[in-house]
Amino acid sequence: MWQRIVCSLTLCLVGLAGTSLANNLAGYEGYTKYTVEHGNENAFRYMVDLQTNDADLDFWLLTRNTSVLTVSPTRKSQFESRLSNLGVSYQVQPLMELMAALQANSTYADEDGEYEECQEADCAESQRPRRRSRRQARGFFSHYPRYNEILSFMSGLASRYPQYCRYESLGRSNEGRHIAALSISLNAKTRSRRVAYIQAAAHGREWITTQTVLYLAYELLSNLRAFQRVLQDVEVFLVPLVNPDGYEYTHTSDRFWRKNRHRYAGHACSGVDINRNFGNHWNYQGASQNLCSEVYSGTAPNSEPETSAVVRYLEFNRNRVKLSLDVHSFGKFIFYPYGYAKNTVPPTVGTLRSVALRAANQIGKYRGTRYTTGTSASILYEASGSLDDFAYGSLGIPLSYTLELPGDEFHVPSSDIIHVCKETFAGFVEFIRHVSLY
Ligand code: 0X9
Ligand code: ZN
Repeated sequence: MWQRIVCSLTLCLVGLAGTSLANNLAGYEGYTKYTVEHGNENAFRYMVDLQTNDADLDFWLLTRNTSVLTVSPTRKSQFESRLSNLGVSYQVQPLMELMAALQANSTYADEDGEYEECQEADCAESQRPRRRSRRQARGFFSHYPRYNEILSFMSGLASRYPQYCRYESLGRSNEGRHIAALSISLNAKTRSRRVAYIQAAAHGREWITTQTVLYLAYELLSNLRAFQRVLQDVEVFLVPLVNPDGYEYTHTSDRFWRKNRHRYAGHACSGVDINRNFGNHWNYQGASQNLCSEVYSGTAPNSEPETSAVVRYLEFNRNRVKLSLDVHSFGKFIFYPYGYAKNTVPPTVGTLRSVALRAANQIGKYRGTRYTTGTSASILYEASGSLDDFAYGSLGIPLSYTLELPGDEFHVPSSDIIHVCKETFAGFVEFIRHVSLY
């Protein structure tokens, strides 16, 4: 087994005691990761077409200059001859080699959580020494928690700060898991508060995104006084795990699963890309009706319970929601609308751009991380049916963005989680600051 060969004894034990490392990588033996440099428009367009229409290729990142994707052993030689016909240069790395290297500096939790955050009962006492809860929080942000652990962390925060934090469910996923939310507010009784809506992990494999949103909740609640001005008339509404089924599936079965877990009777392929399922230019570009595709848009706009839970919340609160942030990974981008087509400039592009630049600037202060800002259609590719376009174009939410967090792949090393959380926190706060201007 590759695991036995490549990792040190202690790390292997951690892995084997928690999520079975082999299980969520089984089937990836012989896969290759390609990093393709495509300077010319022709090659870029070719890659965009492959991303949308070739269900066997899994694109991790696709920008105008570079593609990162994985290819199965059976498609390897065909893909390489396509690349040489295109005249582009590329690097290869065996996927298992990469995963082994990442594994070597990662810790895993089992289904019940290797690191226990406070449980509702003891949190209610709220007399616990602050040092202990700090230590627990450090533990929480140094590994990737499972669904159950995420929910108990959230309910723990709500019980520790009952005056300021409400824990609720927006609905249930395809497989019946809760789409859990936290509402954070200083003046819960004031009805007219503007809402800053922030969600993460619409794509199951983008684990780091959930941690940044949970860290935002944790930091705001632990330092309410410091954020009094920012929170004065704003309710922060957080959904850290929009796609709980996809997220769990990446822990148990397939580390690179992106979509939800909608199953179709009589079909081998499953799952809808939640970020192609929103009702704005649905299935127009960069989305597919092939249900094996990574960007399968579903049978109709909002066909998925995860999408409709979010839409229901946003529509019900549409007059109050002034910011919608959809957190993804990876690439260090802040995208604003529109993403459905190129050269479609929203009327308030000046504001969208300047708030994005301010947030990017705040993020950079922590350790110099540099984000690129723009529309995703110009920086990446056209993709329609995403939350950012729906929130802005269909609901009129003035500040609507997609963030792509840092990383070179979906697995940010455990030791780096806290740093990504801290730098992103600065960006979140900057975005939230602008909510009270509307
Ligand atoms: O393609 C996506 O859904 C997002 N990138 S990811 O690599 N995380 O999958 C970007 C979506 C940007 N927004 C629009 N295209 N509207
Ligand atoms: Zn994503």
